[in-house]
Amino acid sequence: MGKLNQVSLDYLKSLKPQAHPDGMEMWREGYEKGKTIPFGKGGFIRSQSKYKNHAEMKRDLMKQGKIYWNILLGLATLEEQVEAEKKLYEFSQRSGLQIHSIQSIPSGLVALPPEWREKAPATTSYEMYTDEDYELQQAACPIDVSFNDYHLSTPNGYANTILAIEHGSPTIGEFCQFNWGFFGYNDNVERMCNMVRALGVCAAKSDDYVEVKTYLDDGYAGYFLDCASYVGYAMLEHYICTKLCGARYTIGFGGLLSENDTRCAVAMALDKVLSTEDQPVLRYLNGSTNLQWDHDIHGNYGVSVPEMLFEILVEKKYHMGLGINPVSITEKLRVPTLQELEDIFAAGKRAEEKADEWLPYFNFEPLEKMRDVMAEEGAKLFYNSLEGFKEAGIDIEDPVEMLLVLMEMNPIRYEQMFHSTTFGTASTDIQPFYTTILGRQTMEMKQEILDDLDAKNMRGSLDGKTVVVGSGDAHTYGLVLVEGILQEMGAETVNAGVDMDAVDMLDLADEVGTKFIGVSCHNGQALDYGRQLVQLAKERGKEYWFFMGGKLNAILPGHSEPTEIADLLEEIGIHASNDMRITVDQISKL
Ligand code: B12
Repeated sequence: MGKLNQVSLDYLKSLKPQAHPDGMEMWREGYEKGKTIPFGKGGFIRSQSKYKNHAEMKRDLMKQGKIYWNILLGLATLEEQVEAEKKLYEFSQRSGLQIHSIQSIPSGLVALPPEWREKAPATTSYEMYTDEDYELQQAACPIDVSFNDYHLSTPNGYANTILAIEHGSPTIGEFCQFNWGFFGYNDNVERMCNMVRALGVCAAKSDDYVEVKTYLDDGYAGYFLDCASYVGYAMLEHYICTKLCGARYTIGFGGLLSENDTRCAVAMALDKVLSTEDQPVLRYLNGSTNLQWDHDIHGNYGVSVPEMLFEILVEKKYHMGLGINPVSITEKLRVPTLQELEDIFAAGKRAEEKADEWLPYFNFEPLEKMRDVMAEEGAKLFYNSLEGFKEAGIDIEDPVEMLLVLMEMNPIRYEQMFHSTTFGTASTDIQPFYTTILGRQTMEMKQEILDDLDAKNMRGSLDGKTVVVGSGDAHTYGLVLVEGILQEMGAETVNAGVDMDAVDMLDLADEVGTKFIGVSCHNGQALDYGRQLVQLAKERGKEYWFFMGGKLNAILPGHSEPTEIADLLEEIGIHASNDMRITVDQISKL
């Protein structure tokens, strides 16, 4: 007698891939390759003789109860990036505030094999492809640079992982990005084979302490309702990375969790279920962003600094190796400038100076209770999912098969299916132990807009209209909100999902026979995307009504910071406004 209900079982069975190369064969190929390549030295490691590798330095900080500080840096060009690294180092020398790691945030184009890059829309960060590009960043200053975003799990992930290791990246990531779509590329089998080869390369460098890294909120966890599910899902990634593929595994997370207690309890639970003496699992907690204001931005310090202080106290108490990645007070507006990064980093570091004064007054007991519930419930989610996969005939010993299934699976359904409060039942209505905040906030924003539309008697104004909506990238909450509003106003919506290319949006609209196409874009690609929509419409000789929203900005030629481009979209005939009242009003009149 199986445990899953029939609907879930049928869904899981439908995800089992038809055919794919043997996962362990792919792993072996990568492992053999890994033995032939050198592990380079990062900027810090090459500048001193005390530590053999980055992990040793991090562990030393952990023992001393000191915080490991990481900074994300993704400027518009490689030259600016290298220059900024130098300036960050100068700043740390001048202020005496040591930065332990810089994490490179390059353009999403880095994820693609060369032949796909030209057609893909440009994004807000710099490009890097060659040995020289990697070396320039690592040689810029005595701080180690980690190459994580758009490496390990992307279409070009195998080649990128090798480059990153040869150039001394202490961590290789991001594991969780395996389910992101990348423009025009859809050979999932080849992509997951490459990811497993890349994991093999990392496993071969285990003795050098090369660690695979994930950033949970970028993947499945970014869709969850329960913080405890973060823990269970991380156990699943750890199972694939370490148990099946023999590679070290570390975790960053937190951008989407903005309550101090749940943030820290998740970290403590992850440490409890996954850390070993040889491999502490935590890397850093990322500053939360969803409580930030986009006006009077200095007020954001009032939220960010206590958040960091809380984490510093927890790390001082438990010595888990929990680092901090401070997030600029301008996060809600755009990618931060160097000065903005230095400011928030200095604020966090200075809070660390005061932590010992606070420590005796802090009661950790409630956090320990939360940790224990999250560890227990997380483990249930993990074991339920392995059991469910097995029942559906999925080969849980094959990393390629596991990744292909997870790539196709809807993360929302993953949580609904395996959460302890719904597992084995037909219900999808999970009862979170500790609710995530973004889902809750989105619902509140939606209610506010609805109240406003109701006050103007707009309900029913879209009756009989069909609207196709989709996201041009991986951001989903805006899409969920927009779809919900349109439905409440009477429209029939067809949700194309995430990572949609412009051509797919038009195809879908043609298929369902509508001219209304709405796209949510956040990655700075809105202008390119809009131009593609208009061009494709012209080629088809058809009239559509396009509307876009989200983060409508782009790096324009000759600029190094993003510019708002809603007016440029309007000029080419795309309705571009985040104000849903205007959008609903306009559609209702067409
Ligand atoms: C949540 C989030 C994520 C999550 C997404 C999880 C998920 N399931 O959606 C994760 C962690 C995965 C993520 C990843 C990335 N993110 Co992000 N993310 C955010 C964050 C914190 C909140 C966005 C959100 O969901 N808000 C809640 C929703 C309800 O609000 P909203 O989307 O703004 O929607 C409102 C309007 O915009 C409008 N709207 C939205 N869509 C549409 C569509 C139409 C048609 C209309 C009419 C209106 C409309 O309706 C809403 C109500 O007004 C923002 C920062 C922030 N605080 O805004 C960054 C942000 C959007 N992300 C950003 C970036 C750069 C990224 C990454 C590229 C970073 C990286 N390298 O890791 C990746 C890209 C992933 C990918 N492949 O696309 C940048 C964009 C920079 C820019 N353009 O200037 C931001 C602004 C952060 C920053 N300051 O750097 N992100």
